[in-house]
Amino acid sequence: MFKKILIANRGEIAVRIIRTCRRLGVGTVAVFSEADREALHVRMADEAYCIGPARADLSYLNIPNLLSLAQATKCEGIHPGYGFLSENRNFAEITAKCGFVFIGPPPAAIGRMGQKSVARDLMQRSGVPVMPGSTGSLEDVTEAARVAREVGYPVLVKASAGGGGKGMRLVENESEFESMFNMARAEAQAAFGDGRVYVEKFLRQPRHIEIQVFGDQHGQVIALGERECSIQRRHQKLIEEAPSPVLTRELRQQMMETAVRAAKAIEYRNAGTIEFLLSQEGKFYFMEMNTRLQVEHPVTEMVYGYDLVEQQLRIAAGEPLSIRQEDVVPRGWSIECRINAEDVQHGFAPCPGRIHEYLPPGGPWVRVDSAAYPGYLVSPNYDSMVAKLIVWAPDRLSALDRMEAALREYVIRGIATTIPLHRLVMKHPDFRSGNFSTGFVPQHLDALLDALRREQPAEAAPAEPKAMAAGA
Ligand code: MV4
Repeated sequence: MFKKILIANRGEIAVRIIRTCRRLGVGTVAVFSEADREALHVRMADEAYCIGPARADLSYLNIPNLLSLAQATKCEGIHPGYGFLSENRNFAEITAKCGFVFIGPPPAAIGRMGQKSVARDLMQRSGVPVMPGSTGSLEDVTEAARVAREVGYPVLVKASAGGGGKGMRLVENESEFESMFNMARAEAQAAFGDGRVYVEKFLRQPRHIEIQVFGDQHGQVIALGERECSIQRRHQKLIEEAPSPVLTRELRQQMMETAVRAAKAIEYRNAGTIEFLLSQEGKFYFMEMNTRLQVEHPVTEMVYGYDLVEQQLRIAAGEPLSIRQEDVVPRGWSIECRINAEDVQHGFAPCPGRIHEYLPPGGPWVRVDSAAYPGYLVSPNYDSMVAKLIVWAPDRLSALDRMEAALREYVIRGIATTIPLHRLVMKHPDFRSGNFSTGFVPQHLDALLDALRREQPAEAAPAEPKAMAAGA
């Protein structure tokens, strides 16, 4: 096992990684920007160093600073967390060239899966079902229109360098194709400096179900079940759960076998997630592969009983996987709510600020992964997620009730959060029934916001603590 690693991240995921390192006796080096001097990961790590100003491109994304620090502090490995440099092929490569272990997949795997059209072709060739569509990326609009007509409208034009919904265009019929194709290309070029796009048949109201995989350095690959991630808004997940309420044991088995086959075909190593679209008819299709530890990994930990960060460290240190596929059995139900510093009534606008009062929930099977504390300042420079609330229960409805109670107990004052919205979703009949799709949030958001307004009339601006009047 590693003696010491550098954690190239901040917030709850840096804290999460430090916790496992501490338990395993792995030393930790935290990095922080000038905006994060007071951050929890800085306090919790064995050592912490400032690597630059608040702007992420000058600090958390500053590769020379990170590598110099890893060297100066004698670290053996670098854990990238999620976001930031976690899916940067160049960073993984240069980390290894400098003599450190990148605690993640091989650079080539990051590169291939980062090109969505390449990933799609590779998966198709490995026998993984993909939505009907193009092979490779498309240059010529006439050729692209031919593919679209062949697979049948509606189609999606997707940016090859994209992912997570960026640079995507829905085309309902042939008359719109040329302009939509050109818009998608221009948007992809502007956003990623890469205008390549591909075409897929559009699947209406799918569910987003992803399979967690791990590959070790000895060629073993296992799957740790699925996560249901259909509750999203504008490609941002709000709620995740494991297992999925719709998967039968047979379908789970099939999706896991498919994911393992896919990961083996690309010689995948370490933690990865294969995202599938599941149709109303129960057919699944490869969508994308995420080559990192994901935000929602705790629901898998709760249901399967493994510490995924520990698995990442052991694999990166060269140990063979100790989990055997036949021992992988889901137990009970887990749900995660992402608590964001956002004003849902104003289009989920980020609302950074100071948390004046902070009382996290507790009790059996309630877990809070967060870097927040009383007096913590949510910075406008980074992601608005302030906490993940995760619960476990023996069955789904008990888990929803436990989550609702924990959300009610959770006090965060000084900033607006998504807690009240999550409480309403936990009580929503369509969510409780388990019969929902990626259309859930778009379909129900207006009604949910109306209900929120009735519940807390114009409590929108949380009061600053008033200075006491002289003599009072
Ligand atoms: C799709 C799709 C329907 N058909 N591809 C959204 C983000 C990116 N990862 C791919 N996405 C989609 N791809 C085909 N062929 C629908 C979506 C999609 C979606 C997927 C998962 C979760 C939420 C979503 C919301 C809108 C669209």
